[in-house]
Amino acid sequence: MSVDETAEKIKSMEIRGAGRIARAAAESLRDHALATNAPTCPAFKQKMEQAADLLTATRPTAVSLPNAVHIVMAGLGPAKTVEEARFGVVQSADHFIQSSQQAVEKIAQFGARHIRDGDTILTHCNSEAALGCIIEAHRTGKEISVFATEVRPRNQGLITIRTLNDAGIKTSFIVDSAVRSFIHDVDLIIVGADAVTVNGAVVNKIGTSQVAHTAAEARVNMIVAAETYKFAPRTIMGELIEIEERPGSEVLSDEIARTLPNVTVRNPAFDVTPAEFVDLIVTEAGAIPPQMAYVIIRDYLGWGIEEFNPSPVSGPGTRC
Ligand code: RUB
Repeated sequence: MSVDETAEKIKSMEIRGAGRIARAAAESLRDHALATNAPTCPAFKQKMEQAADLLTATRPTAVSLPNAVHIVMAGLGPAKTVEEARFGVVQSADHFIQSSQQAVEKIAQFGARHIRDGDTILTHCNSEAALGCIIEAHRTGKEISVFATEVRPRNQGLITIRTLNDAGIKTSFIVDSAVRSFIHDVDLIIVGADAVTVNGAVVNKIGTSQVAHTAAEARVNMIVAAETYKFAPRTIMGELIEIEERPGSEVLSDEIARTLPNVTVRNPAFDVTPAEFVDLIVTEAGAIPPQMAYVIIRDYLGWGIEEFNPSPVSGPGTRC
């Protein structure tokens, strides 16, 4: 798929979910590297950087996207020829895609161990990492059931209930505002993440923080399933995660909105759950308390820190 097509599909949410977005961007950069010709290595690098910028600008919140782009672009490395640069990008993209899929599988195994036989789990939105844990628990013979929220306004809950249904897992489908009514029937919350900041705050689909507050009040544990590339390196230097605000027409049709000139629709796509509401973040490197987010950033994504003091001759993706 071309970079333009991939960018459009991410923007329109045909491709959605932080992990899938990251892999789609990596695939697109790999295909672009294979299809791009340039007379010199710097010219090739410039074309790759244009593609990388286009993809990164599609959705602002999921940190998996710039992280994936950064990892793939690091494949340019110290290449001296176009062929070397192309090979480097293809190799790093393939490696990222493969390790991302393996990460989701590992998280499923680790996360499933936190689910007990007989548990009822509540999930919000549609996260392949969170669903992986639930499906793995079911696959290993635990008798579980799930509450899945609707997820207004884009109804990602419909994708979730289809997946759970196909896996043969008993599921109750509820509107977002019913979480508090059912919280005492729930043993564990499992959600995914679009970003994890250095202080362990979790950015995920709008409504996640309400679920977390409700869970805390009812003493129900909350687990976040998140690959290490969902952690945000630049938050170490104080950069904030931008919360995407999508068009109001996703919430209220333009036809009705036109009749209400004093009403403005606000449609933030994500919210922030503070670390104290999260019991554990399950990553492919193991489960950590959210307060250990810094360690994941330092050990797995340390390049984010370097970038703020870039050396003129080194650093991933800076040479060609
Ligand atoms: C998706 C969402 C998901 C995370 C994690 O939002 O909030 O919970 O992206 O998903 P949107 P995954 O539908 O707006 O992209 O575990 O699949 O990466």
